[in-house]
Amino acid sequence: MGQLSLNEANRAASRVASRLGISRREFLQWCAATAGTLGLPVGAEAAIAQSVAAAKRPSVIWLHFQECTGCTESLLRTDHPTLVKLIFDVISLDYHETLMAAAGHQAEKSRKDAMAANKGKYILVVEGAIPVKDNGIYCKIGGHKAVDLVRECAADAAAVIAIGSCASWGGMPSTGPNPSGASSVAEILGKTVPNIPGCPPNPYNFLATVVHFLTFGSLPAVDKLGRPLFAYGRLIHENCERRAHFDAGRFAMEFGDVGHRKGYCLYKLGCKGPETYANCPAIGFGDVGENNWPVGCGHPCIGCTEKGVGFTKPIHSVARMLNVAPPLQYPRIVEEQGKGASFAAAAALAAIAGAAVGGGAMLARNLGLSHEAEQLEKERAKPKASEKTES
Ligand code: FSX
Ligand code: SF4
Ligand code: F3S
Repeated sequence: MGQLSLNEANRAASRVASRLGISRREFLQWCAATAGTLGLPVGAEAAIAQSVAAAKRPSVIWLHFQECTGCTESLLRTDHPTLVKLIFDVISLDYHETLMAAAGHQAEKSRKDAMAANKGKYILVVEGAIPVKDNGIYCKIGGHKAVDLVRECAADAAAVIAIGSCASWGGMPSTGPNPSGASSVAEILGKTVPNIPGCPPNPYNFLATVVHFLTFGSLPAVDKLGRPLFAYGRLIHENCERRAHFDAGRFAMEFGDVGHRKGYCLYKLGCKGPETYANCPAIGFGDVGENNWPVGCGHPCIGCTEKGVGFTKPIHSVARMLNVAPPLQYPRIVEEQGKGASFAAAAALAAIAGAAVGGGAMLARNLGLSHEAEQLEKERAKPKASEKTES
């Protein structure tokens, strides 16, 4: 899309704002936020305003399969009414089993009608995994197997988007032993589709993907797992507000302990932020302000956007460090919070490690914490007298 003049952008913004019953400022703020989420340069908000103002909204056909409907709920349950209004202004949701009034044959007809009226132009959104075991009989809608519905609806779609972890790689329904053969949209179609994983995913990531398609006529760049890079390009651990505590060796060791109450790092409680790619810390959930994301609320990230982590690894097992490791001068991570070490120990260790004085002091402090924590863990691991049994 070419460069728009300020006047054109302003006129487009005024048109949408009056349509939605919000102020022009609110609308422009949303355009700027979406441009920011997409990592677009300054000025792109004008192009976004223009595309959203365009009269014809793309028809969206939204299918539900093996899932909990959390993706849809997260899209609708924002506290900020503007987002919901915008969703329905940006897209024309022509078929959605949870939201449509029609039922039975009427519902089936509305899907067929929407597909015929928008052949080659509609966006197909798939929520939920698709079972393939026993010829796909474990999920049927209107008498059709999920696997057939995906193929039928994808055939004439301009774009297919898999929303949620279930549609992206199988998610929760595919957890071992995966009794129904729950599979992803990409596996069924045999081609890469943009995946917006998360259980549930962040609605902004979905909306920004659609807006990118409307504004530039193409879907955003994706990583090797099909996830848009603007949203899944960085590890959670790289953006986490508790990262300073991780680096300083301050960890919550148990839910409700002093470290937990002080907002220390949740690594020891199983936080998978170090091996999970997503923008949760940057954009939060539910439009209710800062820190509204799992770690912000005091629970370790379970890696819900990451195949092989979420719904696969035990929630409280310690994460694998990917490309972000504790700096070399720090000890391994078994620290107990709230303990200190002597300056003499710091100096000695700094000399041995050949580290800078600051790093050495930190190393020593953390080592002190580390040794005490190890001792505590050993004590905890010993069976209590009352638990010992006669062999
Ligand atoms: Fe639920 Fe969606 Fe999880 Fe799956 O989100 S929130 S089980 S990703 O498909 O409804
Ligand atoms: Fe944040 Fe988790 Fe990393 Fe700790 S381990 S800094 S809580 S992402
Ligand atoms: Fe999921 Fe972790 Fe974000 S659990 S919502 S990827 S913080």
